[in-house]
Order: sequence, then structure tokens, then C-alpha cells
Amino acid sequence: MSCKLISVPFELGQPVAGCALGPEALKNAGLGEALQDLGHDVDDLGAIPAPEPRAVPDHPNRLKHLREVSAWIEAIAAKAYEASADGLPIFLGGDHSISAGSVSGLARRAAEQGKPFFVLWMDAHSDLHTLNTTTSGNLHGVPLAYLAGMPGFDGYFPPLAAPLVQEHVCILGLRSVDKAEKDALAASQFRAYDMSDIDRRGVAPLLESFLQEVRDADGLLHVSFDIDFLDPSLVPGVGTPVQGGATFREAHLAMEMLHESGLVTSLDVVELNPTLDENGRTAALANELVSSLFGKTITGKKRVA
Ligand code: EXY
Ligand code: MN
Ligand code: MN
Ligand code: MN
Repeated sequence: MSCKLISVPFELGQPVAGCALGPEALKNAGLGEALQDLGHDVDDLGAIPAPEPRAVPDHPNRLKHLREVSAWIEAIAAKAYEASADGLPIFLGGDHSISAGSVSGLARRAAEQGKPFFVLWMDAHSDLHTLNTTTSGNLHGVPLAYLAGMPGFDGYFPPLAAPLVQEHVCILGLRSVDKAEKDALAASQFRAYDMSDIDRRGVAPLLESFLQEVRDADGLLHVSFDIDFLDPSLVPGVGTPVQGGATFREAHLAMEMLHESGLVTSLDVVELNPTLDENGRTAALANELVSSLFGKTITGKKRVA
């Protein structure tokens, strides 16, 4: 597989300084070498240069860094579209607002190719606030609402070439959903599994049924991996930790199943904040999970879905 590493050192979608150091921390922890050891070609495309803020109007809600976030979404989307002409783009964040850019650029490419585009959103949070409903004003809490074409982004975020089909989105790992997001989820066609679903049924059947849908549709699959999907005891280096997250094995099983499916065509790894990490163990675990997604197995046993 030809993997393209794209660093997105952006953190203004959230309030904790340090998240912009995430891409270098993942690479310094050996991400590229780990992928090469698994037999993949790795092309490090470097960091997306910081764009000038977009001249969008003031918003009535108290939004933080709207113009910077909007500009970065536009720049990342252009890069994602360009990079997805071939190979497998891997976006290294940076906070989850970057996925508003990566996923929109990838969705545009998929639409041009006439391919159904699916997204697995691994996250403690649903990221389904709109610019009108967010109460924190932290724009890492809105990317999925924007990508799904929910109202209120026009004129503030770049126009979407191809809004996501809600039935083609699976949110996995939820345990922090605000009131407005609960309402949005209830009114949506997203497939959404919270930690209680995972406790009761396990990761495997939940993920397998979604993967079968991707397979049946001959679709492309983007994985948006927010590291706060895992339990905070495993990943201290995240800015919005939520108790009761996925275990080491649940996260590995998900990544192993994704590899076996052969369906993954792009990836985000977001929300690592090295300044909150403990001896680099969050970066190391993130790399370990990405390695599982790219074929690292416990015994080398081949399991093809
Ligand atoms: N829902 C909360 C807010 O809107 O501020 C928390 C958002 C956290 C988003 C992180 C990236 O997953
Ligand atoms: Mn998120
Ligand atoms: Mn999150
Ligand atoms: Mn469909």
C-alpha cells in the first residue's frame, strides 16, 4: 500500500495548547517506520502550510477562531482532494476540526469517481454541534455536522462538494453527547453506537455489520480516529478525555477487523496532545493501533473477512 502522511499542525478548534505538536509526535514515535516495516511505501508529504484566515462574517454565536478554522478546512480539503488521486492518505492532527477538511476533500474525490463514500467516526464525542448549537464555541465539536450538510454552516465554512450520506456514517465509542447533539442524532440516519452498545454486544458485530454495508456498496471507507475513543487511562495525551472509553483490546480488534476488510482508503488520526502525554505512551498506542489497521497481527495468522 502507498501511504501518504499529511501533517496538519492545527489546534485552534479546541482550547488546550499543544495539539498542533501531534503530527511530529506521531512521526517521532516511529509511525512512518512502523508502516514501512509492514511492507508499505510511505511518502511523507510534510505539513500543510498555515493559510490566511478566511474573511467570513462575524457569527452571532460565540465561536472561537472561526476564520482560522474555516481557512484550514479549505486548505486541508484541497490537499485531501489532490492526495486522494492515488494511494492512501493519512492525516495527522491536530484537533478533530481538521477532519472537516480531510473528509470533505475525500468525499469530493469519491463523488467524482462515482464511488459511495463511507465514514467510520471513532470518538467519545459525536461532533454533531452546528455553529448555532455549540455552547463551548470549540469548533472541533462540529465537523461531523458540517460534513453531513446540517444547517448553519453556509457562508462561514467552505461549501461542501459532496455532503456525506448519513446512512454511510458509523459513529463508534460515544459517551459524551450534548443535548443538541442528542436531538441531532435522534433526527438523523447515522448509525451510532455508544459505549453501552459496545458493552452489551461487543465491537465485532457492530463493526462487521457496517463493514458488510460498505462491502455491499463497493464503497470507499474513511476512518476518522479520534484518540479519545480510548479510555483516558490508556491515552492521557488528549484534550477532552471522557471516562469509560474503549479498552486496549476493543480498539485493537476494531483496527484488526478494518485491516482484514481491505476496505479502508483513508485515515485521520486526531486529538493527540503530546504536552498532556505521559512518556509518549499515547503517541505509542496510537501508532500501535494504526499499525494494526495496516496489517500488524499478533501471530501473523491471516484472517480475511
Ligand atoms: N461537545 C463538546 C463541545 O462541543 O465542546 C465537546 C467536543 C469535543 C470534540 C472532540 C473532538 O472530539
Ligand atoms: Mn472528535
Ligand atoms: Mn473526541
Ligand atoms: Mn447506501
